[in-house]
Amino acid sequence: MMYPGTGDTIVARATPRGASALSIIRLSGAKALEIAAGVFEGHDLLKQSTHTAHVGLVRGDQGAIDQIVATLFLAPNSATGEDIVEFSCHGGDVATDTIIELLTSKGARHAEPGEYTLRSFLNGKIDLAQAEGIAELIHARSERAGRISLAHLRGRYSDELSEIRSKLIELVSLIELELDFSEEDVAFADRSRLVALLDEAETRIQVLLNSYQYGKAVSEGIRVVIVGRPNAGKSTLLNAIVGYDRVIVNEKPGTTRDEVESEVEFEGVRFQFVDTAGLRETDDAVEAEGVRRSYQSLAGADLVVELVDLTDGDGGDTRLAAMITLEHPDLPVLRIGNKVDLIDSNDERTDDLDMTIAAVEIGQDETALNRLMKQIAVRTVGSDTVGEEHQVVTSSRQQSHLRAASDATARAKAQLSSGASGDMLSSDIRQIIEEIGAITGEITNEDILDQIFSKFCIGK
Ligand SMILES: Nc1nc2c(ncn2[C@@H]2O[C@H](COP(=O)(O)OP(=O)(O)OP(=O)(O)O)[C@@H](O)[C@H]2O)c(=O)[nH]1
Ligand SMILES: [Mg+2]
Repeated sequence: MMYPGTGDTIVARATPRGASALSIIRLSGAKALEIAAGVFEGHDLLKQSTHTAHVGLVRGDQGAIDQIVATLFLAPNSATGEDIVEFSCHGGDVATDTIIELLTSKGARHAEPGEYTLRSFLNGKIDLAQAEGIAELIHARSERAGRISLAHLRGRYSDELSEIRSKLIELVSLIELELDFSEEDVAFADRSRLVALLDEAETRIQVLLNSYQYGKAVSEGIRVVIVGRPNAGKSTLLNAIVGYDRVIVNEKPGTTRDEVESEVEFEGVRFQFVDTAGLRETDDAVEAEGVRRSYQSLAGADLVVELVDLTDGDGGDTRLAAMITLEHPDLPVLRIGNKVDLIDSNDERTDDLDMTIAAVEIGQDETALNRLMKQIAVRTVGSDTVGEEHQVVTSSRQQSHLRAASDATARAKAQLSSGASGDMLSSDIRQIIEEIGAITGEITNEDILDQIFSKFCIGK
């Protein structure tokens, strides 16, 4: 285990470094109160009750360091389940660092990343999925990702999974009981109820599995690569989407050579837009390198926007789209005709396109921009009806356990319909139970814990 002594009293700042009005230091462990009381002047912290706050001075060996507020959360009524003392001191790193050093000299140890959360888990304050929720929340960079993590934190889908799991445990014990009475040929476990329960498990597991793609998009952001022939208006479009002149636009074809990335948030989801060099055969070495990178950037894309210049003689040329499909068969492509302002509205070339726009106008036209972003969101995030109230799986660890649970469910159903022996059936059901347990932490091993808690930052 990477965490030294869970019996130690640990200390860390709970707020980020840098300038701020206040900064919070958190001590947790059996000696938290004693260590805090030893440096605190004004009240005897050893005599105060839980959930109380006290103003006083922190005094080091060289004299008073800062006036602070000490807040007590005594075991078991604290976030970690241990005694916690929080010092709210004046912001800035000097006072904070000095106080932390003082506390470590009095017997506390610097906390490892995620160690507070680990203790919460070990003391039964939260389950594993909730712990992962906290890790995600720390890393959540968009508003919606934050809300989904909050849902984890409140244990939404842990509850749902635990419920399935306990019903399965009940049934598997009945089946195993039957095995004990095998000579008598009795059936304690109602087979039709078992079928219904497996169906239910399958449905719920499937819903969670389906949410993974969405959850991943929301937590990691979505990469949209804009490609097209030179002068199609790619850079103009990127500027319009991000709302300022990020990239140089020019009527000369071959303007963009480097890949340019820019981020925007739409309905709580982060999108990274990538502008690329126009795709064409070229003798210019720099431009050729740009073209090579354009092709390369397709590999990491979640969606390709292929921009077609409608004023081009062969604006409807489908060769580029065909090439992308050939190289990246699973990559969704949105074909957008640009410069619609310059062409006749019933122009036939718009037929095989998903939509048409005027990139020059989109920057000023919020409705048009929203219509475009909506299309992009539907093609990547999926239906926009997936709200944060839904259960969303965001960790690949959970996804792999869900997959295994789903496979075991399918096997159990096959066993049931073929009338296979009870012990085969029970071993499949046991596996479902185990996989679900691995998600919520009802069954764990140290590797899982290390993996999860190592994603935290110090102070959590
Ligand atoms: N009328 C009109 N002109 C546009 C529109 N979009 C872009 N343009 C013009 O088309 C020219 C090329 O635009 P860019 O955005 O530089 O095109 P690009 O695809 O980035 O070109 P490269 O970087 O060379 O591959 C510029 O003169 C733009 O002002 C549009 O919707 N309507
Ligand atoms: Mg460009």
